Amino acid sequence: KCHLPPSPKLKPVNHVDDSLDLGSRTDVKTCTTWGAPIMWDGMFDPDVYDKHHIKMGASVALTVFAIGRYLETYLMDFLSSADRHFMVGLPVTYYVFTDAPENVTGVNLKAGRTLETIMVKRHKRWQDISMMRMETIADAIQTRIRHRHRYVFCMDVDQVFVGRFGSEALGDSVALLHSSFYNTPQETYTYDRQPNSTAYMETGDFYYHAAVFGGTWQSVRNLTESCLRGIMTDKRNGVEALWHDESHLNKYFWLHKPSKVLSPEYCWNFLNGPSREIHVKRLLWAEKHYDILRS
Ligand code: 2GW
Ligand code: MN
Repeated sequence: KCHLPPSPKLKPVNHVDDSLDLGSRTDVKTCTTWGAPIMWDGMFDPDVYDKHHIKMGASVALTVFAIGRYLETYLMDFLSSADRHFMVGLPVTYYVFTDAPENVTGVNLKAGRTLETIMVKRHKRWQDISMMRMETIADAIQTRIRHRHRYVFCMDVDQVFVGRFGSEALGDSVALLHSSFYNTPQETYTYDRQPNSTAYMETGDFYYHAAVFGGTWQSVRNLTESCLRGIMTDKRNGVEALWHDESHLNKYFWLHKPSKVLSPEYCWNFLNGPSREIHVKRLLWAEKHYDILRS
């Protein structure tokens, strides 16, 4: 049986994850060595999770950045698909961080869902646009989110919801298996391997994808602050981790094990071939247009 690790800082919320049927999927790994469930379709009853979290009054913040051309290219599809599939039935606030708030217009949200636009400055280097999200998220948790939401999810904007991404994904500290590495050996993981970077690691548990992470606001604040400290130390030392914030996130989750792991159903690359383990796709990568977006 897969037991959730105790989280002493949090009042125990009655253990809805105990209703997981870890034996229902024998083709995939459903539990980590430290006892965190790995969420695959078929292991859980969505209604049990929804009823539990509705009863607990759970409320969810979803942070997303849309800076420069990423706003016109991705934001509307991301938000309208989130309205259809992300945490339906729970109160959700979208926190949109952008350098052009005036262009966040014409979004029609379902009842119980709200949107806040927060102005951020645009970093010159794209690596900094990506990495410095850690600073902005930590700030937003401190100043706004912690007063209103127990849970926070942080996502890339270049993706589209296509299936349920529901309350089964909520947990104390939640990481996502990268769809390119969930079934490949450890040697293929693209961890940072520069000994002078704070993100340096030799071995790890999995390769996690920074396009989706979450947890309680306390856990996400701790994660974003830690990653930011690593990023700033690296800058002082004139080094940058191989995959930027994602390298720091992998280091963090190696040192602080997530209490729940999401299967790649929760962020699937449409370019991957068909895969027998993937019974449902919940969130898909959107097409990249690096030629225009990174020019
Ligand atoms: C990023 C890279 C190159 C050119 C532009 C940008 C960019 C990113 C931008 O101009 N405006 C912007 O809002 N962003 C935000 O940063 C946006 O939310 C986007 O989804 C996020 C990460 O950038 P993205 O999606 O282009 O990078 P990916 O999909 O290659 O991301 C993986 O690796 C990144 C680090 O290199 C991050 O760790 C990311 O979380 C990973 O999914
Ligand atoms: Mn992305």
